[in-house]
Amino acid sequence: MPKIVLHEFPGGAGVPSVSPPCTKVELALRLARAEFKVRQVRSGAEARRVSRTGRLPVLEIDGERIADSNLILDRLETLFPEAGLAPDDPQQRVVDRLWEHFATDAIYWTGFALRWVNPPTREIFLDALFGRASWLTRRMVRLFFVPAQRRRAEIHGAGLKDAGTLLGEVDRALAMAETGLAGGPFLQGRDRPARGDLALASLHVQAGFRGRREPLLERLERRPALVEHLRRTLAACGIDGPAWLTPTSTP
Ligand SMILES: N[C@@H](CCC(=O)N[C@@H](CS)C(=O)NCC(=O)O)C(=O)O
Repeated sequence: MPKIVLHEFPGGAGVPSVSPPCTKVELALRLARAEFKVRQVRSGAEARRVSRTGRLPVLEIDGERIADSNLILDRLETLFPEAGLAPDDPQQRVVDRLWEHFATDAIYWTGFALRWVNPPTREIFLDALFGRASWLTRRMVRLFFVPAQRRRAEIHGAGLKDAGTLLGEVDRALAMAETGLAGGPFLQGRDRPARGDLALASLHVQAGFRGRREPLLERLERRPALVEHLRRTLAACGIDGPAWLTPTSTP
């Protein structure tokens, strides 16, 4: 077996990583029952040391480092063909990949802008992520990191949208996912998760990050099919998930 190390940002309280792409890769590794080690990366500077792109996740396979969650999953598909990361049917494979890109490369930015740019939702997130950090760290985050993240969000367009537009995008994405799940427990009526399911779950699991109530959590709770999809996807990966997902805490 190859020696596999996942370099990712930490998560907490049942969420593998605060980063959806890192979470997606961890879910894929777990779904594939791969043996791997996690190396938690705690700063942007550290991420730049480990990643050619400066971004995480990075998956190290026998010393070779691959950045970008989509490319990593391509490799995992080859390494673990029996894991079913991609559907066998070619038509389903295409649709599955579109779901993955929709979650990882499009709606990701809506969530990013809600976390880093839109003031009310940004404050909830910053409190969850840095609430317990030192005064100096929190100051540095606000002075340097938040503006840098805002610039990134603006380059991608999401940072220029107002709260109503962003939340409207979230609502439409959730409605699409609900429609996509109408035929069965996983996307396209499948009975096991594939890459698209992992990508959606890696976003939805971020709701209520570290026990905070935020708009995504309220919206998911109104859509039991999506909560059930998240629960089943995480269960297939051997993860219980955050407390709000446990049957007793779900209305
Ligand atoms: N498209 C990339 C996105 C990777 C990405 O943007 N990662 C963020 C975390 S979610 C990152 O590493 N940010 C580093 C930083 O902000 O310093 C993927 O799917 O892997």
